[in-house]
Amino acid sequence: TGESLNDDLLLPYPRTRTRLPRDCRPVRNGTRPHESWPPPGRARPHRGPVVRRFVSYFPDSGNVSRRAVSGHLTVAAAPLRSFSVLEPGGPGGCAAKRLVTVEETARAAGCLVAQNGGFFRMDTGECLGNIVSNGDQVGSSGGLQNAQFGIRQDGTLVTGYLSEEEVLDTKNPFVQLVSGVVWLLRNGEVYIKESEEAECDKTQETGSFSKFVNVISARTAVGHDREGRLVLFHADGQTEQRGINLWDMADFLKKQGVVNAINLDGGGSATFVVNGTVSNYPSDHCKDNSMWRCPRRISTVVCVHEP
Ligand code: M6P
Repeated sequence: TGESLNDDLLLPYPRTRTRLPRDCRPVRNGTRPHESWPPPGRARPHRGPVVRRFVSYFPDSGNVSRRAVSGHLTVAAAPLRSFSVLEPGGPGGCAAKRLVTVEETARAAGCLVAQNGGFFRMDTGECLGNIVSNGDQVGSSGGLQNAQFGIRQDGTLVTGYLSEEEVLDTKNPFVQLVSGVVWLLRNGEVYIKESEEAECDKTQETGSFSKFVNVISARTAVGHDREGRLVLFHADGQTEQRGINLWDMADFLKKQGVVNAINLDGGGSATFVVNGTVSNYPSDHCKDNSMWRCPRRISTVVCVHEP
């Protein structure tokens, strides 16, 4: 129809298959549901990020029985000063559609801990969603609705949905902003069902929205706890064989006292880097010899650095 054709023209990236009409409509103006966590009242003495590793059992999932999954939980105080969203390979990386390993981006920026960040188009390298990196807006979803996590100039942590107008707010602008797919925890409660109904599912390339949510795989997330500390999560896996689904990840984060969190890119993109060195088991097979696993070249990075 003429209406859907019009809609297509507004989309920043091509639609690959048919959809329900309300899925991926851009929201330019007004307000969308999100949570704002106020910045801490006074500056506490700063300590570096705390990294914990786990090998935990998760329940049955489809035809895969109870399984041990390894990963890391990173907690960082003072996110306004210690957290950045980075473009692939440094500033200009989204415009250039660069795909770079997390190690390379993280080393150049001096990250203590880094993980892959937002979704991207595997074929073109295009950064997807709203991206603000150290005060520069370098990516826009065009008002398309997916879960966001960001920090405003005054340190307010924002999680959830944002209209284009809200993303571009100039009174208390975003200094860091990254887009995921699925708002995992909203104000301490699992928010996956609601996300599945509300979000654009064209930002992920795993398959149907239901498969994307329920399949076991390597996963990553970003969010915050009740002290306003930044929380990074990653779990190792291999799509359909090992790892966790989004329900498992939300439960895990909830038990760790996370209040708001969004799901970032997973599968072969899931990479965890400490002091410039890969510290997880990425699932992508190396191109020259598939017995080995190689970290994927990905797009944006979430980085914890010295304040
Ligand atoms: C491709 C290759 C594999 C990878 C698979 C699944 O076939 O890159 O090495 O394991 O994709 O990737 P993903 O889990 O990201 O969907």
